[in-house]
Amino acid sequence: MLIRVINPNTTAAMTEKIGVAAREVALPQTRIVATHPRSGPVSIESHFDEAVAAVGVIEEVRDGERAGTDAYVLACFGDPGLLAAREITRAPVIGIAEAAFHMATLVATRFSVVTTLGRTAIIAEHLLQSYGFSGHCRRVRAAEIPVLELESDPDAAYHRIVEEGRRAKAEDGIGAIVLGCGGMADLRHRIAEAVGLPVVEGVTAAVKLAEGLVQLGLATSKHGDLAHPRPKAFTGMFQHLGA
Ligand code: 2AL
Repeated sequence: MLIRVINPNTTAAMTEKIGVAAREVALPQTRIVATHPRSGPVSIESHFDEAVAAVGVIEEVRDGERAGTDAYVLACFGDPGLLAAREITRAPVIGIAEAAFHMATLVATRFSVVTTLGRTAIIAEHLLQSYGFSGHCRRVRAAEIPVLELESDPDAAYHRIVEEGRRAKAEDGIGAIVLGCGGMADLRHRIAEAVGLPVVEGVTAAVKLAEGLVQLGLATSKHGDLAHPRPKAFTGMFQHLGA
């Protein structure tokens, strides 16, 4: 089984880390290819970053189709380009936010999210609403760490996430924590131990859900809105995306 784990930002060190976490939980017969777009933002922490990154995600899925990919994981917590990606492939496409929300509801009735910056909490909140998980999530908390600080100063980031996780445990009436950034994938065990709650991390959750869907023979539906987009020309710098 070939799973393409797409880091939607272009920071190679983060892609590497995401690939390691994915391989740690994958089945022996699963091959994980961890990639990132050729162009785009080095981190995704605004609506603007997401809009630009989504085009890179689409290009990565198009490359994946040529490589015979069985499933895709979108490893940014805003799930940028998720539905568009599903339109252009039959393979399952799993976003790490949706994967983590689904799995968290299986181990706890209520959870809180600990994400990077307060300004991006709204992105997770919008996803909770659109996916139907708002009733399960008590609070989206921010550790106030810029995404790339997870690379440059992982120990400081770890301590701030644990601090916020402990606050969530004490104040939110929750049973589990969801980690709100792909760049936190390597910290999942340490955070779970320090906070003393189940910690659901999206990259690892998404890999297991993707493997499960492939093993069950469940593909992305091509009946209705996720059918291939109507063929048409694209102009200018997006000409290559057209029919
Ligand atoms: C993310 C993420 O997962 N990767 C990235 O660049 N930005 N999301 C976030 N909430 O910080």
